[in-house]
Amino acid sequence: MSETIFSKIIRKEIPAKIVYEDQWALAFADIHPQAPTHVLVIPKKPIRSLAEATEEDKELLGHLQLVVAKVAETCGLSQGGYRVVTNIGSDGGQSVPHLHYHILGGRPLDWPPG
Ligand code: DGP
Repeated sequence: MSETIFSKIIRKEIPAKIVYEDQWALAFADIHPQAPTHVLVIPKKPIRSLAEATEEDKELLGHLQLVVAKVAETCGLSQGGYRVVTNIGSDGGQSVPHLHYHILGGRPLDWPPG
């Protein structure tokens, strides 16, 4: 897979406000926040999107979801609630082709999204 900006963030070649890291995952503040709290959770493995994950990634995907919940709690979102979004492809509004989960919270969020 070709490099994305997220590969550089994983390697710490460009700065990011990292809020969680382990062997498989990284979470950092989105550079263009759409809510008072807007964090991205990504696998260190460069999967382009959820649509391109395979059976081999089953355990990793489970881990990422648990990281999402843990990070949301750490960010103080558990009580008020929050939204988790992963955009896929151009109609989905995906701009960075490296799987990522947006965690959005800190205000009431509209539904449906645009
Ligand atoms: P998406 O549109 O779903 O592919 O979301 C990509 C998100 O990535 C978007 O909300 C902005 C964020 N982003 C893009 N480049 C950078 C960067 O260099 N640093 C950080 N922290 N976030 C970035």
